[in-house]
Amino acid sequence: MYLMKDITRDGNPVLRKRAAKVEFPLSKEEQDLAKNMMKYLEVSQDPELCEKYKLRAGVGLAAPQVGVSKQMAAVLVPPLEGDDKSDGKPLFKDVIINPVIVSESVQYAALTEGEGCLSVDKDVPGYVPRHDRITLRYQDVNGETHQIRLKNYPAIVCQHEIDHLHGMLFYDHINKEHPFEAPEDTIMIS
Ligand code: SB9
Ligand code: NI
Repeated sequence: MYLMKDITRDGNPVLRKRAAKVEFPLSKEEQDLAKNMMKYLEVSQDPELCEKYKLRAGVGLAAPQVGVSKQMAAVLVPPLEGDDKSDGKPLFKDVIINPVIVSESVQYAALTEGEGCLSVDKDVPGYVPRHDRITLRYQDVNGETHQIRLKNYPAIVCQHEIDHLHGMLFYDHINKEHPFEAPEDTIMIS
């Protein structure tokens, strides 16, 4: 399983490269990569295990963050706290491979708390404006193609992960002069 020492940090060129497309069937190494990335998210979201292994909790992890420049990312977005109808089912859970955003809303959304990144040790305050709704096409570990619509938090997380596959980091989107200014009628998500 991955630990914090395995996470590449800002300054490592792998985080600024465009990751390579993945071909199917996946190699054994790629299958293990997918499993281990998802495992990190699951363990990191369990408060006891997170503490035990000294992890930082995460809702996504992209392959370049473990030093592999391939278009693959694990996403595990837990249900919103207080959602009784969720039954504990994640809002989104999959390893997304060769993801493409095929369409996006004009409407922007941003998290009130800003974003963080396992590869960025410092806190970079500011709003990260993203598309509120996206249509995402990707392949899963079996090579099956999915085309799904996401909105709000899961859409934000997937855009953060896809950025990693294109060599972008969240703070690239923060307005340098006015970090807490977002485009007009940006939906604020807390
Ligand atoms: C927040 N966290 C993530 C994405 C968007 C918003 C709060 C994922 C953080 C983990 N990470 O660095 C994945 O790339
Ligand atoms: Ni990140």
